Amino acid sequence: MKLYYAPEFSSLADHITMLEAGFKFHIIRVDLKTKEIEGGGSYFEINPKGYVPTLVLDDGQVLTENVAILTWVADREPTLAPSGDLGRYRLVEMLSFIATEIHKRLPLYLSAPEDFKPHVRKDFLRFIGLLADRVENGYLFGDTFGPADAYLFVMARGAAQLEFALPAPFAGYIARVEARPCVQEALRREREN
Ligand SMILES: N[C@@H](CCC(=O)N[C@@H](CS)C(=O)NCC(=O)O)C(=O)O
Repeated sequence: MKLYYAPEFSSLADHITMLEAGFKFHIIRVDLKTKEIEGGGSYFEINPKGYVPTLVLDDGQVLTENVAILTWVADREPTLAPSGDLGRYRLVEMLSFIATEIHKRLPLYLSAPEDFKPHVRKDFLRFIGLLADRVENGYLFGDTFGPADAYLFVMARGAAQLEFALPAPFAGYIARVEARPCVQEALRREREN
């Protein structure tokens, strides 16, 4: 398997989750500005959308979109999904919320004119704030870390780097997730690759 990534962008969530699942895979760096792949070639030939992540399976099938890749991993490593009858749907519900209401606002914020940035930041903080109670003492679905945590971690960490005033529980949450061995390993691999 090959995961196309850009260092510390949203593909980090997939990288972390695949390590947590114990998968064996290669990571291939994409330059998001030039759309060139490490070692040569146009990334558009792998993923015409031009953004990361992309997962290429061993049989050559191509899977894109964080929600799809993270759900695919959880389906193969059920200990990563929330338990209960609705567990899989709770995961998709959370991943969709993070993708559409939280993640999407970060590139919007970065490209927005100065007078519009406060509006985008306010909406970002409102939506991520809805998850603050859930992450206060553990992870999104209790004591067990999962794909939605990997995704939320990358978004919260990105917002903290932009100096957004995140609700208090997020400082502990970011530190808690970042301390996990697989997260340290993913960060090391992305920095060194
Ligand atoms: N809908 C996609 C969005 C992914 C996305 O926004 N990726 C960003 C990095 S976090 C990217 O590759 N941006 C490069 C670009 O838009 O040119 C998903 O959720 O997987």
